[in-house]
Amino acid sequence: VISETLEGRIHKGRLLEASFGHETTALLDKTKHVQIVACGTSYHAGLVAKYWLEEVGVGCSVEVASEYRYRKVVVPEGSLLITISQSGETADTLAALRDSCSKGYIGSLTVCNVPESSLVRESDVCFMTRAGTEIGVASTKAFTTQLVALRLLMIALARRKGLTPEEEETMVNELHSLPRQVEVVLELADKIQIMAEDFSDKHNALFLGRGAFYPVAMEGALKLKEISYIHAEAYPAGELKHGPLALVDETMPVVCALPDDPLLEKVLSNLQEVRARGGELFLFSDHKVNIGLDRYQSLTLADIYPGTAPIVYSIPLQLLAYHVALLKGTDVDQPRNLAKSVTV
Ligand code: F1P
Repeated sequence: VISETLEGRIHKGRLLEASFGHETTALLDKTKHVQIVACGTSYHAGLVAKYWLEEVGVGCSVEVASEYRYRKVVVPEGSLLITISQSGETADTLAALRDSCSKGYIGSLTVCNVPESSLVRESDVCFMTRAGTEIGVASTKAFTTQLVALRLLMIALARRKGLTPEEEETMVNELHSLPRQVEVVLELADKIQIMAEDFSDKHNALFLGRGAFYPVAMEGALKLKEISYIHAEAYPAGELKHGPLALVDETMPVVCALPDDPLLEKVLSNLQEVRARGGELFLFSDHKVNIGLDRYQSLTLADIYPGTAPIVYSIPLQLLAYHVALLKGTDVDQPRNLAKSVTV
């Protein structure tokens, strides 16, 4: 079976669904609910998409494939199964897709980076991320391109919920300006390298986030774990007081992305709690944000749009992990114990 390949082409503030193909548009027309299944970094991309889809009124569940495949899931009517995978060969994700045939989905769509992979062959339709070959084991450009693909799918589903042309134009233009937004971040590379020096003697790190920036924090923590071997955990910032705060003292670096969004005040108050316990703060913030805390290190990003902010803020976190790993002398491309494709 060759899947139908859809492409997310945009032109003059519109998503061109003509490039999707009939099978895809028919599937999206029938979609009332989305179930995302993936592993590792791809799972984090799915979690970001959940926040995006819910914003436009599309229900979405996200689960790691290694758990999902063994559960007796109740599939809501009109559910589309979306698998996400860099390699397209991850055993648990593939098993989840194969089992889904008996579970009543309207169809399956994969967001994948490898055209000749099993997931692409076996899904009804596929959205190729075209990230090029991921050289390192730890997914980086696969993650950002997965997010772009998921954002485009969100726009297509939002259209079916009554997205106005003006709203669509805003979303599309945000995506269109991603290269420029990413350049803003890449200009910070030298400063991130200096920031990384404070991590090279650390054994633990905490990443905090709220809303779509919680999965961004999860991905930042995973990158640090994978390539620098520093134990890192991510928490929704509001959960801090329900346990993790006990870990915070002057030896605990706390990393947080601070976009200028409606949850900002809440996150700042969580960070205040960290400072009160002596935790060291490493922040990536929007230039409009008034941080107002006593001691922290911060790098500011300008002209980042809200819709694409989770994509853009992921990059300084990837760069931080990269520079910490370089300082620690680990192999950033081939971390110990990890495989590029987890096929068993
Ligand atoms: C999933 C994944 C990657 C991770 C590593 C092991 O792979 O967990 O996120 O970086 O390569 O596998 P995939 O399904 O996205 O190929």
